[in-house]
Amino acid sequence: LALTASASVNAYKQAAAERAIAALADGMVVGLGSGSTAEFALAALERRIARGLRIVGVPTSERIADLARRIGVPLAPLGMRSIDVTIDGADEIERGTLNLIKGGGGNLVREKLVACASRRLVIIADDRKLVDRLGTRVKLPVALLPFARALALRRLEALGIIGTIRRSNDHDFITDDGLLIADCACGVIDDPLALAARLDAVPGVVDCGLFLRLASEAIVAGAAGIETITSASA
Ligand code: A5P
Repeated sequence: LALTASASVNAYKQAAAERAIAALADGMVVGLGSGSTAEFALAALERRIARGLRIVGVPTSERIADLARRIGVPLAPLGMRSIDVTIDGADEIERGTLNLIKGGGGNLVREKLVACASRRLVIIADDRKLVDRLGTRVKLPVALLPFARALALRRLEALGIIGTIRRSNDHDFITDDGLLIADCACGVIDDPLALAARLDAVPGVVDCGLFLRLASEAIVAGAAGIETITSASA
């Protein structure tokens, strides 16, 4: 049963990814998100490139940059070209606002920078990611400078937020930018703007996984088909 469930989740991720890639046009500059759904998008992009599509990519992680190079996508560093659209996954998508939690894969800092520099941010996901309020499914990832680890965790605790440093293979997980990730138990997030401001003010916090008013559109696939949800505000 578990296998069947994950096979269908992968099929939904792939369907959403293909829908987003189908909308790309020749000559676009495209932000390339990170994570398993974004990797389905890269596979769909490879098929379109084989049929002649030409785009320039702006990667959000070293891993996605490597994969993109392997399929022949020319890459531009952030800031050199204006980005038409970024296609990326998310860990939670709030219905109505399209506010997001990201960073499950640890790439939230680069993902937010690329998203902020893009005219449009299109989120691709399976429908387990849709929530009525942020904080329902996952903890909130917060990127920390390693030097400030103990201080930042104490200051977070003083705000009532318990952060756990993410581990990977018996080591602290380290991001492409040399940062730690604290997965923070915030509970259901009533006021994400206020929380983001509080987190930004914590010494040693580089960024958090709240992506607010950034997504223009979410393409969400599930048993009922593919739904495109647009945001009025982005
Ligand atoms: C990467 O750091 C994340 O922000 C991903 O976008 C997010 O975790 C979604 O990943 P999946 O597509 O693998 O679920």
